[in-house]
Amino acid sequence: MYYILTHNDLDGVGCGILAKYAFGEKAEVRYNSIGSLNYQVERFLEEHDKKTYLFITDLSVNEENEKRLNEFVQMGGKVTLLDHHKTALHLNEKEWASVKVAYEDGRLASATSLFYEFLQQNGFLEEKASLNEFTELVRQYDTWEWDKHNNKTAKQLNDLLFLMSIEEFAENMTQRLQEHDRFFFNEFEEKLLAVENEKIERYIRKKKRELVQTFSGDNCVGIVHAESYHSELGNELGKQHPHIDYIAIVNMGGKRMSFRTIHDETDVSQIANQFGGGGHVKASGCPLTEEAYELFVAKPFRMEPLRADSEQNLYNVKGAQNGTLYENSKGDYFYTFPVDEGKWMIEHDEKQTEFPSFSEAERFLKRYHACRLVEDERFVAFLQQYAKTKGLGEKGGYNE
Ligand SMILES: [Mn+2]
Repeated sequence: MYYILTHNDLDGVGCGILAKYAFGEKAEVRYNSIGSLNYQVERFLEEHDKKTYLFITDLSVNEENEKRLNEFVQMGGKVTLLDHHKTALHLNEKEWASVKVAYEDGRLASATSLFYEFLQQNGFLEEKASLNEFTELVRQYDTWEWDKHNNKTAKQLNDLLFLMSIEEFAENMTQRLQEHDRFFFNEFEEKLLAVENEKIERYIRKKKRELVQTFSGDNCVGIVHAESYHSELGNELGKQHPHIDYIAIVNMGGKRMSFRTIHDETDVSQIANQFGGGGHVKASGCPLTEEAYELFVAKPFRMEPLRADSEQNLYNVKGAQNGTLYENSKGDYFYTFPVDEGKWMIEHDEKQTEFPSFSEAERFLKRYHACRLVEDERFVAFLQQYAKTKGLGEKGGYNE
């Protein structure tokens, strides 16, 4: 018998599918949240002996279970733990664990890709085009590489998982991989995915109007409440507001939080760690502790959501030679304009501050004043007023 304890996300489910493909009826697969794994490992050790081979994929065990698994292995039990989370790297000391975050060529690893290689190397299954394609879709989705390569199929595979139960999805996919040489979605799935795609877009449009911005330590954080589509939402909001270091997504009902970042210099696994969670550099999660509640829910409760930049402008555009006009939530203006050598000045309240570039000036305005780009009409009115107060003549140039 083979017993597989794996994560309940696409990467974890991918491992379950490969196990069913390789071992068929001899495999028992359990899908777990991060929180429930350690309990399941304990139960396994109570109920099974060394005749059952235990796989733990896409998840890692706590210290007590580390010890218990050591004993189990010493007594002749078979265990293989495969993971790709940075937070599990210390487990590499164990002969029964292999944790790899990235391949030598720089591609990021996923549990499904590691398990696929393991199963081949140990003669449990043979390479096949459909398996290669499926594994690569899961890997790209889990590592977010799909976004860079614009691989929509990877994203759709994950959408499909959440449109049905894990068991139904796993059964369909295992069968498809067995019966076909290439991987594909059937007609019904294609239709489901098209409807789902529209639904996600509507949801994200709505959530964009609810984003609140604040600081946590030195980090500028965007906070939004959402129960679903955390990855899509984190990515969209991150791209729309590149001045924000990371996006925190609060799920009040589930008492959990997710963190997402699009920036290489921010590590959200560390942020999650502070609140007893973990995960990847660019995507992580934690329980909504009292401390996290204070910081991400109670404190920002009275804040106004960020307003988006005016989009249809012809004159008040970013980095324009006539300057660019921003406002904060109170409607106070911040005017930024080019000065010598590519430098930009911000003028506010008759005070001027110089920045090395337009993007630095904008970043400052957005981070520390939560500014937005104002509409053309008000920009034109502002410039007329500005010209008058600065003594600019009708024909242009200064009146001496
Ligand atoms: Mn994973």
